[in-house]
Amino acid sequence: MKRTSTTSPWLWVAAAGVVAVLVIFACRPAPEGERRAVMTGGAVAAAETTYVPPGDLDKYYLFYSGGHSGQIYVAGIPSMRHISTIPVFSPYPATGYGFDDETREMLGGLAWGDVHHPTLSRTGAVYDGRWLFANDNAHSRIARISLRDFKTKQIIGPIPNLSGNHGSAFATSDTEMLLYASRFSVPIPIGTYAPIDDYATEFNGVVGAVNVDPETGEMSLGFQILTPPFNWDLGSTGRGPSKDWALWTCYNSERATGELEKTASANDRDYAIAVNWRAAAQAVADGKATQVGGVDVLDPKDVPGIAYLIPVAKSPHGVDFTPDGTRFVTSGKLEAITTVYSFDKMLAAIQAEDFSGEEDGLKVLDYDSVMEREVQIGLGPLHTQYDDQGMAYTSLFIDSAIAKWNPETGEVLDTVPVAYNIGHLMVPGGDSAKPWGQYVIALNKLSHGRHLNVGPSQPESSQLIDITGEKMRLLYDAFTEPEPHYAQAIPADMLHPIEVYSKEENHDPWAIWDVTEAGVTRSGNRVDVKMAAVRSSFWPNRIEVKKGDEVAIHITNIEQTTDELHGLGISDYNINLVVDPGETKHVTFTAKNSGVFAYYCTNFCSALHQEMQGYLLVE
Ligand code: K7E
Ligand code: CUA
Repeated sequence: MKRTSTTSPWLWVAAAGVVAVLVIFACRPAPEGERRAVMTGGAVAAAETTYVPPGDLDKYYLFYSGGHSGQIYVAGIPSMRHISTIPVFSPYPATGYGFDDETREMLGGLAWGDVHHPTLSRTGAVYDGRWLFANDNAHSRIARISLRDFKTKQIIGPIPNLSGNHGSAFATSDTEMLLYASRFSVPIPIGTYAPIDDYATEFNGVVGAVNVDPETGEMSLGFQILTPPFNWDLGSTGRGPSKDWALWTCYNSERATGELEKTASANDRDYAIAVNWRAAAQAVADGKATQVGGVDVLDPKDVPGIAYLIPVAKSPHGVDFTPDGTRFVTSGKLEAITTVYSFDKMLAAIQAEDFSGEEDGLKVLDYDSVMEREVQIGLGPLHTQYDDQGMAYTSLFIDSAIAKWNPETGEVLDTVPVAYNIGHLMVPGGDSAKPWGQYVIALNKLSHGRHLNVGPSQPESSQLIDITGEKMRLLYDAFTEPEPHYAQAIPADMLHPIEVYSKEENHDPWAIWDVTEAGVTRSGNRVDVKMAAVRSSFWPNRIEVKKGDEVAIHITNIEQTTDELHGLGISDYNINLVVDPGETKHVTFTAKNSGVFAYYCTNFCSALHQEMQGYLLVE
């Protein structure tokens, strides 16, 4: 979103033909409106609402996407304090992520990813605090983070046949699957060549599923459904009555190539795709899939009933089920309306074969049969979240505002300006069967001087808004690490992270628990070092090898004391490990430079931390 939004709001507006807005947008008096909003509610009251006294915890914790930083950031709500960075798709020296053998292998030689949509695991469509998943738009991967220790445990992908894993990752009600859709269409399997002139017929999109082991969270390849070469965007998984279904919207149903900004807005409507993922999984089990690129792929031409298209306002940017799963909402980015659809009406239209067209074997459901109402909501509606009262909150990109409205009646109840050009918005639990409500956070695409200007690349802004009253109340401007997309938040009391890795759970064959077990063994030109780290020494504190040896260091932090981390940095060898209490890590490298190289503890661990050092001697 950001890349287009920084350059093209003008074009959007022009395309919408709303010249007046252009003028207002260009001359928007800086933060006056927002300041007034705070003052009306009372600056002191707002400050009190966000104040978290020293030593107290925040009420909710926010997991927000770091975009192409490849990371996930954790912040408290309402303080908005950034408390932790979870490295996912990019190396992160602060925790040694991407430097030890295991995480280096997990990153698979890639140095970045593009995280857009963190997804908390759920049970009965309610967050359960077990895992957090994150998509990589760039390399078609999905990662699993354990909320037991806030660490990335698995990265699956690049997923075959999938180009641009943007519409991802969406957990089903009981986290049986993570659903995804391709942003780009390509000839599949990836590696197949076709000229761009054959885009409409030789290129394909896919929607698909990754299976999740209910006990361990281990992800494995599921299935895919072939689609026309549309650009799939954000999706939403059903719940309650709709729990077997998921939807995504698309842009470029025109199958255009080239200047999509113009060519992909030619049609009056684009589509959403409604997928019955349970029926699709059953069809795969019944042997109706073909293997393409190593995945079971279903072609809707051969397997009717697994997916349908629904006309939506043009150039939409996602779809959002209501908490009870009875309705879903999509918006056209170039329109001032958002559309409420009824899940019951969708099922009835399928039953009655109420079709208005077909695209590559996918039946198009009649718009009027499925639509419940169109709501005049404001300009540039993008994403919708819900609160604990069933009210909807929709981000308005062009208006730079959030609208609060009632999805049952279509009544718009309030609008609050944000600064500026909001993308996603987030209510704790706002995409699940149990929204906690209380706050909405605006994740803004631009900030236009909300913070000290640090040069052309201005600090990002997110805003905390109180939604407990009838009117929304802006409370606080916070910094958001770039590049903000979606976020989710969960009550603090649903998180139960561990404090140390117990000896009992460390089954690493190289782990040692006493400094007397430390030592160096050689076999040919392979040198294995069993190392212990404990305040304030490394055992051994010298490693003697020959130039060209393959050296493996297996380091265990033998402490069982909270917060007693040690690091192992080796000068001039680009080695940087961090070991938590009770943890064992490995690094394997070739001693390619002769000389004497110091190693030292990188994490300040004790009064004698500075003394925690040793030498790698390469003869
Ligand atoms: Cu920036 Cu969900 Cu990728 Cu919308 S996304 S704004
Ligand atoms: Cu160990 Cu500093």
